[in-house]
Amino acid sequence: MSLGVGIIGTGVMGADHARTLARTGGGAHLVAIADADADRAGRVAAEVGARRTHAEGHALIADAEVEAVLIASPDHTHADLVLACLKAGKPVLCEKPLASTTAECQKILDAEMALGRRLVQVGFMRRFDPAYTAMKAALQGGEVGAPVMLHCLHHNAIMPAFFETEMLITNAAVHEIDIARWLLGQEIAYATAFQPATNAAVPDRMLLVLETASGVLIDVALFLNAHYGYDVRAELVCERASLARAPRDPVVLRSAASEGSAMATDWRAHFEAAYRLQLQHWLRSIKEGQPTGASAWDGYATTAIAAACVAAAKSGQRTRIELPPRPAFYS
Ligand code: ISE
Repeated sequence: MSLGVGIIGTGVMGADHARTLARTGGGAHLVAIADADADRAGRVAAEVGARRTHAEGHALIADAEVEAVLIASPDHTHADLVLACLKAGKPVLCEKPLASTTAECQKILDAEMALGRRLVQVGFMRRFDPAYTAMKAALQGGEVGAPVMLHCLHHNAIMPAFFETEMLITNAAVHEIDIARWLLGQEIAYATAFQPATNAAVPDRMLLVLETASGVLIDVALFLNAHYGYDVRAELVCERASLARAPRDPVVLRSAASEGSAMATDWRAHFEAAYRLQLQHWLRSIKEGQPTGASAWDGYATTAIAAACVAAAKSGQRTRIELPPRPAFYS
């Protein structure tokens, strides 16, 4: 039986998720698209074959034919819409972040635990990226030894126009925060932020140094106006080996006394497999009743750690991160 899906938000990510679902199916079909921009919602719905549109997210969530919801609306709307999905008992894949504050995340945790079943998945899609999953498998295999350091580079070609101060961390670096927690299976205990000089009105560059409770170091070099391309790298240095993500394009072009490989210009192309696999695993998890991907607790932890990174950037101090114990419901 095909699952009826509704998508809230037809910006860059919402429209892309709609196209991916329409292209790959996965035992689901698009029932409705919601956006305040009626013309854009109508165009996306027509393009992907959705049956109807709604002017806002709550109407889509209330739509009887919508059995599962994908939230890709602006960050500040996520918490309210996720809570509405929980109240309606509908599984939800929410683009990161789960919510803008830990207080809002806590309301979602409380609501999901009161419901007694996992319905929330947070859109940290790198957990489905073949390179990161291979790195995690190699680490878990034990041959490479214990992790020592994780080097991360996160460059955007052009910083998204909607970026405001702090979003360098809360919108971009959250991916490294989540993937580090997932890869290492450890919580992050300290954050230090180094802000290179910039004339940009909104900070577009930063070096974060995170430390896990066991002393693994994670450095994250962020630069969102790199211009040359969209470039995300990771190298996990372990006691007996190092594991690094390979260049995205497997072909190295050698010509005119130079060599190189093609790069993506933004995250949708660079992480195409991750977004597609995330969607397919989400749909399968709904059918099988087996949660997958980042939980609401992961969303809470990442929002809390990002807030500590923002505080560290403001203070210039190494900042301790105190997370409450993970609820047993999320173990
Ligand atoms: C965007 O939302 C993403 O998820 C990308 O992975 C990140 O590189 C970009 O900076 C974010 O705005």
